[in-house]
Amino acid sequence: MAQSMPAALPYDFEWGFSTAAYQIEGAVAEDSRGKSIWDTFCHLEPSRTKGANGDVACDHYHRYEEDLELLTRYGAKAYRFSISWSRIIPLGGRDDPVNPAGIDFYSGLIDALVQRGITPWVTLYHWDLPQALHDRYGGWLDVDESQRDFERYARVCFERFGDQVQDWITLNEPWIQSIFATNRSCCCVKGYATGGYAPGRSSTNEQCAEGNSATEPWIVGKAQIMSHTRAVIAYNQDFRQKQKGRIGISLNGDFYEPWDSADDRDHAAAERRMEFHIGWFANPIFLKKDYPSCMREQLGDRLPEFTDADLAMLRAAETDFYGMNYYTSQFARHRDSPASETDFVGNVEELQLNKSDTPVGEESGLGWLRSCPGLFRKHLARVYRLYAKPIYITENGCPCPGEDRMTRDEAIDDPFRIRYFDSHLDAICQSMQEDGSEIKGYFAWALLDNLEWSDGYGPRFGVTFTDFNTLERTPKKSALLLKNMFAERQCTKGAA
Ligand code: PNW
Repeated sequence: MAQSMPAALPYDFEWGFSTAAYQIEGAVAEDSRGKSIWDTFCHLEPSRTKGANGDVACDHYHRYEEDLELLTRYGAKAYRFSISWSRIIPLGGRDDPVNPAGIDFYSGLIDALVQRGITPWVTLYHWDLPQALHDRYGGWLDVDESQRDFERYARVCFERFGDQVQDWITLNEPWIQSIFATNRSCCCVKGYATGGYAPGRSSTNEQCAEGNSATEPWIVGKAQIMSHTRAVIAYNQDFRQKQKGRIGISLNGDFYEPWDSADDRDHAAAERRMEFHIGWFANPIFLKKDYPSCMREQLGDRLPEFTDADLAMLRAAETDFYGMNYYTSQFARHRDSPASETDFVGNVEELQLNKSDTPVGEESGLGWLRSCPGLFRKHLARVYRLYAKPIYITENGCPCPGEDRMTRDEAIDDPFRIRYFDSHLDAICQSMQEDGSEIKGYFAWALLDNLEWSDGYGPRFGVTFTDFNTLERTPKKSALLLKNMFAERQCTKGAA
């Protein structure tokens, strides 16, 4: 707890809760919304999402007033949500029509937030690419087409919502979009490397008929880097002066410690793993230069080049902040054998126990997620040192151990989550006070239990319990406590 320390967070520290369109909205066929790659992916047979889909999800589309009432009750100052591209432009492309009903829905949501005094934080893309763009040219696999279509979509959002929205996030976790869709289970990596996420392309996952995990993640990654870049340039050229907002990107990435702290090769492995996770996007976007050299060395010409024109665009795009999605940390152990063609982690083994069998952190309700607040502090310091931009934590949270099997009354008592938040907020304060990091905001993931992508409706990340039969919402204890956790760490206006 932070009582002994002077208030660490400035009075204008932004905090609130986070969600994403496909995970909560439902109403997938209403008001002329076009399909996204997640609609298609969730309806594949046999199911790749544990039988779950976002057809109804939390029905937020119809119940958003109720959800904003929760935000007010919880004392949130800000709310991060994402816009469904195919509600705004059902076919997605730059020459395709804008859907007035989609504009109306988000205008209504934004107005309602502003009336409540809650600052809207808008993510333009949280993995739900319009299916029509995937069908037309392969979506993110076409670097040139996709960045032009994304720019147009971003411009429509700036134009229509920018009078009330000053905080923009272009893309959520391009790493997951690239890898999980192609390999394991995240977006660059989950969508095109492991095939675990939409569009579900992979050459290493036997459930996938199409894909090339050796090349596609890296192409999709470049398409997203250039899309972000174009949106930032468009904002800076045509909207910033009038709208006076800020624009950033949310990158995920764990912190890695060496598996054997006495082995230099494991130190190098840990650093390399983080370069493959974060540097992949952060080098071009924040340092305006090529991918990390360890990626070039391992991937050779499978990693797309930046042309002179691309580099000029990277240099022209000034991104205001680093959005950090942080959940957990791991140990990295070097491998002696050469990297396989489909490796996307920098040829390291990822482990939750180190050489002396010490766990990296306490187990949560999900296998990949252990609570590691001490390493979160190191992560914040590393990211700030390398990229030197103000950091907003745009996601942080966990399911409690056993929560997926609990009744509502059991689940709303969530001491594990309370400790997780409390210890991670301490890490933020220490990083600011002792390490000099500039951290300006925090969003807990998530406002509601929701569709956890390929894990379906099992893992519950919400601070609000959602009954997926009745859609009734019930606040968990953590939801009501966060306000106090911030109050006790935050200065009052005029104090500092
Ligand atoms: C993030 N992993 O994704 C997303 O931005 C959210 O939409 C999601 O609900 C949340 O984290 C919780 O998972 C991740 O397997 C998904 O390492 C999976 C992983 C990491 C992040």
